[in-house]
Amino acid sequence: MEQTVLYSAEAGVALITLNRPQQLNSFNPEMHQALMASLKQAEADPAVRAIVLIGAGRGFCAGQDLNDRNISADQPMPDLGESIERFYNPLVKKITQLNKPVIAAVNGVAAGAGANLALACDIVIAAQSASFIQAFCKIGLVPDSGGTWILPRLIGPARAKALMLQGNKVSAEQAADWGMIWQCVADDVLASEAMALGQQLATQPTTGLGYIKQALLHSSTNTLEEQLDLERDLQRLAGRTEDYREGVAAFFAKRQPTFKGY
Ligand code: T3D
Repeated sequence: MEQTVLYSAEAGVALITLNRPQQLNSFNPEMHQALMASLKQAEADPAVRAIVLIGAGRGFCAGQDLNDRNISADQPMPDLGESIERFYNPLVKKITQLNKPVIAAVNGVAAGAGANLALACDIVIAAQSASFIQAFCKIGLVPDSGGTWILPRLIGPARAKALMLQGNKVSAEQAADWGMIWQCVADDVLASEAMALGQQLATQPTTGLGYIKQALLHSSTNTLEEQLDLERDLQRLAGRTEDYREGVAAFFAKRQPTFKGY
């Protein structure tokens, strides 16, 4: 059977590779299930403290596999809402709520849900030859996987709306210039840079990083008052971690801290 997602873990980093290169790693149900299982595996493993998501071959992910949607006129139309509910929404929720940093290493084209999957990750690094396409409008669909929420918050409503109404291709360099992604790097160093970043993050106070993710996730919708309360609650929890104790001790000892992740 086709192994649609590859998983390995080393030096605190889980590497998750979307592995349907002939279809530019577009999603079929098997890949959805395998990706979710890999994310859950990384989440549950205390030795894993950062996750890198990359695509095999020349693409990152081309969104939904349209072979599964090539329906003849005499057949009933599929319920895409069900597909979103069952697969895409849980995926975006899992990545954004996961209490470990998730890095997208965008090695090639990221289109449709593939683009928004990348943008849902915490830090996005893209190869110079990569691109991002809100391809949905080209086939009569609506941007999903959180794109209509995330993209305007990253690049502003004017750019997000124009991209979503036209389906333009955005180069990795342009994406970095606009603040849509963290960094654009040379193609041949993408994987090593992403892994190095993952390894660096894996030495950090993981529980605290999870709280930072939580705070930022809620900041766009909370009122200032709600956000202040949330910061208070999360700071209370962070202040009870071993890593906080170690961070302060290391500061006064003028040495590098050794964080355990809890
Ligand atoms: O359905 C639901 O559950 C609702 C949820 C929807 C979420 C979505 O993601 S909807 C959007 C779906 N995605 C797209 O519309 C993107 C379609 N693909 C493209 O526009 C282009 O392929 C790309 C811009 C991504 C890349 O273009 P290019 O020129 O670099 O490559 P290509 O030649 O078009 O594609 C290479 C091969 O991959 C090709 O197969 P072939 O001819 O070599 O046998 C192409 O058919 C295949 N491929 C690319 N994208 C998909 C795909 N096959 C199936 N599904 C795809 N999405």
